Amino acid sequence: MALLMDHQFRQLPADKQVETRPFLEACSYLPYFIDCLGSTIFAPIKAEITGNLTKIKAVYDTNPGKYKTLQQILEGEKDMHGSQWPKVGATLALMWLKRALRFIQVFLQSLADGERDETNPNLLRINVTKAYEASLMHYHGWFLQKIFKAIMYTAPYKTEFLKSLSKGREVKDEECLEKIRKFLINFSATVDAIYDVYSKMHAELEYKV
Ligand code: 0SG
Repeated sequence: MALLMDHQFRQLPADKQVETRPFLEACSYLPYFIDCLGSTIFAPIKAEITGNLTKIKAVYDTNPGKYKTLQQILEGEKDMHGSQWPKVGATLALMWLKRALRFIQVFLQSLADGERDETNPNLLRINVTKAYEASLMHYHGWFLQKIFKAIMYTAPYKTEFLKSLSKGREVKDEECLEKIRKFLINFSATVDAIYDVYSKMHAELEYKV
């Protein structure tokens, strides 16, 4: 868990605005987190997240003053793209990225809460399935849902995953889970705030891929 704790998300201010630059900086470590799953089969997921981040950063870099917060990016693009919006630019990239972040949030929360399959306590399937149902399943057609099921069976054992999060150090599972709980405080608040912006601005799209 050293991996995520070294790159914590920022505490949100009272107005719950998410500042773009520190958000992108914290997210840039998420692809390394996916490496902790241990198999190259997860490479497309890593590429997907990296692609979303690159797109958001490209828009931010055009005018960092104007796009100081994620909400300002949505507002700016809404003005700029008219009827094409929200299926465009950084608004679209962040719409998908936030679903990946929600997946990670629910997955880690489920681990931290000790949810497990009592007959196979070292498997992550129950946690991964819960995360998928809460974040992405609704937006995936039957093909991607089948891919998800196949990928789920390649997930590492829980002990291996926790060790990998601790950069290979031998730490007790409970010690690692306590760090996950700490990481989740700012991370969950950030993900929830992004969902609120999409809801408030009617920027969420329901189509399936
Ligand atoms: C431990 C096991 C973990 C299993 C996790 C399984 C997750 C499901 C597996 C599915 C594999 C995902 C493959 C990619 C699917 C993509 O088609 C979709 C839609 O992608 C968007 O499509 C792009 O993200 C957009 O990119 S943009 O930056 O340019 O805007 C855009 O291209 C859009 C097309 O839009 S359209 O033109 O149609 O309007 N992506 C996803 O479903 C996101 C998958 C993220 C998975 C995150 C899992 C995190 C795992 C962490 C585990 C610790």
